Amino acid sequence: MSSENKKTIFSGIQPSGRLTLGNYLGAIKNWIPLQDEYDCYFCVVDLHAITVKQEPKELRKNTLEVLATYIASGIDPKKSTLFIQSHVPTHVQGAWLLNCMTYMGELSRMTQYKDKSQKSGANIPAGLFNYPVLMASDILIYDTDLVPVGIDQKQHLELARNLAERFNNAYSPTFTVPEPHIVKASAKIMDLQEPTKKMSKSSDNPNSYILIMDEPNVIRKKISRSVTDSIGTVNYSDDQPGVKNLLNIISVFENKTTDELVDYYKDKGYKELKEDCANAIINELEPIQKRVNELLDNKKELEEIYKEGSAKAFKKSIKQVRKMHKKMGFIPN
Ligand code: ATP
Ligand code: LTN
Repeated sequence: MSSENKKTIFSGIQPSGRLTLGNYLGAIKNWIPLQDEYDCYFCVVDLHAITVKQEPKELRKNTLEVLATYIASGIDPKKSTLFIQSHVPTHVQGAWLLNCMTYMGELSRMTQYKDKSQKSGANIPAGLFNYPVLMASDILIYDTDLVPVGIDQKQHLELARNLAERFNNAYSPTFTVPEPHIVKASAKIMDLQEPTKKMSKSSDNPNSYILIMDEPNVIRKKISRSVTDSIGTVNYSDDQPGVKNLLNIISVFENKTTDELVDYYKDKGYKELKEDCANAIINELEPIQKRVNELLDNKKELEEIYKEGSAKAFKKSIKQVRKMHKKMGFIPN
């Protein structure tokens, strides 16, 4: 099928740190099988990352590492469009137009904003408040059908859907109303130290997350120290969030149901569960790490990929931005 007849997918990850197992399982891994059926746009959303303070040197490094991780994990630049958000100006253009149609009330209800603004002290950047509008622009300017993300992004996606409908009603049908694509088992990988919180790359405690680039011995150590409980038997239950998280991770990597796993671990202890979990993670991540390092050692290949990607992304998204401008009453140039 040519890309014109395929439905469109858009997703992105912020280079606000190094990627975690949560980003891999909740996002990237689910993107791989979608590439044949859909016209996919996978973006490194660097403009979103600066809604919290970034060190320029780290931002540069993380941006390329995120892109390299997409490719090393199996996103094929021949099938999908891979690019860096700041290279494609239509994202910001669309965001301004949508900002003027978004209500303060709906942005102030966003849980991510509430969480992150608490950490900003007295001076909360306006960008943090407007973050979901830029995300809506990312999605709508490609006339996206489907957005594969983890469950934490559902509320932001709801805003994108509302804005699509609001624009369509205010002017005339312009946008497809995008649907979320959330894979249940991996939708929320939990913090290893506080398993009722989501694993996050911006956590202050490195023992709370596994990085995609963590060395095998580090992965073993972090999993073996992960918080469980004093019950002592392996069950898939909200009363045992640490154990439940480990079971979810093994289940996705080994393609087994959590029921099958609970049965298998019935007479076994947490030590074995943790060892198996660490091995499952290492088996999958080791080849990815090797490829990420190769790509980062020779930046030429990455450069070709993101340049070609941003040209394709611009070509597609400018069409939708022009439509928006025209319908809103701007004079074409
Ligand atoms: P930050 O810590 O900087 O807020 P993050 O680690 O939450 O970032 P994002 O860049 O906001 O990561 O998210 C990228 C993608 O990874 C999104 O689709 C998000 O839903 C998914 N994701 C992030 N953390 C997890 C997690 N713990 N479990 C499942 N999916 C996750
Ligand atoms: N807010 C998202 C990252 C993101 C995104 C997007 C995801 C920015 N723009 C568009 C999907 C589609 C997050 O995961 N924190």
